[in-house]
Amino acid sequence: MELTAEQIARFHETGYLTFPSLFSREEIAPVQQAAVRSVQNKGPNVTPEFNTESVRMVHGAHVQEPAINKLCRHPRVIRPAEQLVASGVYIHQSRLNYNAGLGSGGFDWHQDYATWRKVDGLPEPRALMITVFLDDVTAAVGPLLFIPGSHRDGVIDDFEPVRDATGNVLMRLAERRLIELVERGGGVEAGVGPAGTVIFMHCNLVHGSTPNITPLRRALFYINVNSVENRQTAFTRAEFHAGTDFSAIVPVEDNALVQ
Ligand SMILES: O=C(O)CCC(=O)C(=O)O
Repeated sequence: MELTAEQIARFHETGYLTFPSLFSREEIAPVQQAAVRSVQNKGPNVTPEFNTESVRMVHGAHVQEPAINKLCRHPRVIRPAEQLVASGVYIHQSRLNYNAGLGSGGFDWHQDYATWRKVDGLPEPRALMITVFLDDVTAAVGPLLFIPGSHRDGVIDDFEPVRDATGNVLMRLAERRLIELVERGGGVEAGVGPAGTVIFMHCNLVHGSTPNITPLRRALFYINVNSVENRQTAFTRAEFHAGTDFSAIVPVEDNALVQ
């Protein structure tokens, strides 16, 4: 898949691009099954929810599960990513936000690059979050929320680090800055759509979510890629938080997920 000049310009203007049903249900099915397996492993890369028994996040599942690995090297996500950062890309981090329901999930407002710059020393914001919907996402299930255009301010140096049980760090944005961004006209968008939908997000796009109090799972898989010209310069975290295979991803065949 190749992005048009208009789509690339829109990405730089708004900080995101959404492709409903970029993957079919048939293609997503093996990834869903792999996601279910990966939450059953009890390794250090698995983060529990704060208030429930279920799993909140799994980092690095692409190393453990072949179907997830193929998704992360799929040309429908990798080719556009290369166009958006103008170089080859590698996986800085993958994370499954499993969000099983009944009170799971919920993330304070933040920018991912704030962490990747401070903790991993990524020199430039030449990284993307590629969000793949593993379930149907409606307004009811605590969708990903984001503020269009908020990436254009760069890193907003007004946040407080919040560290979870496995050492993942989220830089919580100060409320006054959130209010400014929304009042300035960015508004708030919700990432909704069928399973297989993909959102390409600039790493400085301010985003968050509310808890999912329904019994419906809302699993999202994030392929967080970085330009091969923008390697990390600090090496304090586990491989599953900040990957050190800096070779450019070679995409698989387009039909790889249904073979
Ligand atoms: O999946 C969500 O609800 C938001 C996740 C998020 O903001 C993050 O993992 O950085």
